[in-house]
Amino acid sequence: MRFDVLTLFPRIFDGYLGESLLHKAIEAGLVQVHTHDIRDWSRDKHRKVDDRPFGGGPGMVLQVEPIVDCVEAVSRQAETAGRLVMLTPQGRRLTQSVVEELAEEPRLILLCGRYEGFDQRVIDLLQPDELSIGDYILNGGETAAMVMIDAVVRLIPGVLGDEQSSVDDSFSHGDRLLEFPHYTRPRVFRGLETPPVLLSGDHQAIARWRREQSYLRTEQRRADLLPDSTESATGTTSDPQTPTLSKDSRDEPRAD
Ligand code: JBE
Repeated sequence: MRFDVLTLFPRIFDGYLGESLLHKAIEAGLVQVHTHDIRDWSRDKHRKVDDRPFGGGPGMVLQVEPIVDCVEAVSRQAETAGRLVMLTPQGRRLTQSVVEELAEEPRLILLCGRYEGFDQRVIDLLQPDELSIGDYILNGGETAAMVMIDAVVRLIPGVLGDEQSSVDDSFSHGDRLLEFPHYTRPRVFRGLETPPVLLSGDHQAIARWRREQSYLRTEQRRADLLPDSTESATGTTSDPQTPTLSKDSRDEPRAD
C-alpha cells in the first residue's frame, strides 16, 4: 500500500516513519510512504502558499493553486490515482470501520492543512474524503495523518506478526467491546493478585471471564458502544442483555 502525504512540514514524519512497526513494514516492502512539501508547488519566489482571508478575520488560508497543482502532480506519480483524504476537523469521524475501508485501498493521498484551513475551492475541485480524528483542534493535519497511517497499516496483511494479530482487537469485526484486563508475571505485586481463573489452565473458563470483563468494562466506561444503547441519544444508559454474561456478573454494581 502506498501513502503520499502532502504537507508544509514533511520532516514531522521522519521520526515516526523511521521507528518500530512502520519502519519494519516499509523495509519489508509492504508499505511505502512518500512525503511531499506543498511549498515545492508555490509559484511565489518566497515559496508562499497562504494568504489573508477575503472578508477579513484572523489567520491565513492555504491557497487553491499550489494545493491543486501539488495534488494533481503527486497523483500522476503512480499508476493508480489514489483516494484523496483531507485531514480536517470538519470531516466525518475516523472510526475503526472507516480504517478498515481505507486499508482496502491500494493508495491514499493525505492532504494535511495548517493555519485556518484551505480555500474552499480546494475542496470543491478535488472533492477529497474529509476525515477527522476527533473533536479537538490540532495545529495541523500532520499528527492526524500519522494517526490514520498507524491505524491503517496494522490491518495490512503481514504487517503485524502472527503473535500480534489484529483480529482479536477491540472494535474489530463490529463487536465493539473494550479489551479485557491483562496480567503477566509476577503473579502478586504489592498485594495485588492476578485473578486465579487466569492461572487455572481452564481455557473455557478463561475465555468466559474475558468476555464478561470486556462486556462489564464496556458497560461501565463506554455504554455508547453497546448495540441497543440509547446513551448517545439521551445521555442515559440502557440495560442491554447479552448471552455471554452470567447472571452473577450482570448483578455487579454499575458505575453509572
Ligand atoms: O482531526 N483532524 O483531522 C484535524 C485536522 C486538523 C486540525 N484539527 C483536527 N482535529
